Amino acid sequence: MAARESNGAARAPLVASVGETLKRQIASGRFANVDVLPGERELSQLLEVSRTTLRRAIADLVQEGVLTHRHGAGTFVKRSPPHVRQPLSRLTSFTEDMRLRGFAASSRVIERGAFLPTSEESMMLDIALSETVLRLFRLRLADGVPMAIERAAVPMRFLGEGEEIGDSLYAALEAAGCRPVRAVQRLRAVMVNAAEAALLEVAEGSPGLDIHRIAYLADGRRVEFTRSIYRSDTYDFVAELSLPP
Ligand code: 16G
Repeated sequence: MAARESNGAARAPLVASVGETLKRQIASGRFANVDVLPGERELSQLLEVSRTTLRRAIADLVQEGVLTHRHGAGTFVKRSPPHVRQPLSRLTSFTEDMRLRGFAASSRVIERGAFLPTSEESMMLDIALSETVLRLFRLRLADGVPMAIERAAVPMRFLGEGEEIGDSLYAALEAAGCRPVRAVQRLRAVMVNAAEAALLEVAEGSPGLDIHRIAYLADGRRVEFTRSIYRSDTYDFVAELSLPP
């Protein structure tokens, strides 16, 4: 159904009615397979409204959390995020976890390269300040929905010569014979800052989980130090407890 354009006082109800039309179309699955909304020109023609009215209706729906803007990529239908119950006792990778649950894992690489470690990285990895590390700063997504931000540091010597690191850091470590077998993880509640919120597509100040992981090889050497911010609305971390012996 098209919401027809009129002028003056009718503008606010018109914006609301365009918003309702868009919501109905989203609910009926019209954009479900594509996720990204058609461009402004096409959509304004489809709905028979001006681009100004459409822009206002879209801004309202972004505010309501029905749509989301991704810088340089367009306006997307905001899907309800996948929910994950993650046992705290198993040492798995993000890619494996998502695959097991039937979600498509993907990553947006924000920074990647060989660097000298920061003093925190050198301490956490128990390496000299002169030893090169691979630093991998990624946004991790499940079915295209941002789930976590991860900043991993791995001493270069654990990654095979010229080894291509694809989507999975653990797969690359496994290929180099250096898959971690044990990890110590610390979880802490935080409020996400503006930059984290923009990446995770949540409001600034939303609760998040700040997780530090140090992972070890079988011989006790430290292979990974990763700092992550997980969205708290997508993850339940579950630990099994037993009586002390
Ligand atoms: C998980 C780990 C992270 C590890 C990553 C490897 C937590 C809190 N973090 O996200 O430390 O680097 O898996 O995933 O579980 P990948 O093999 O898919 O790159």
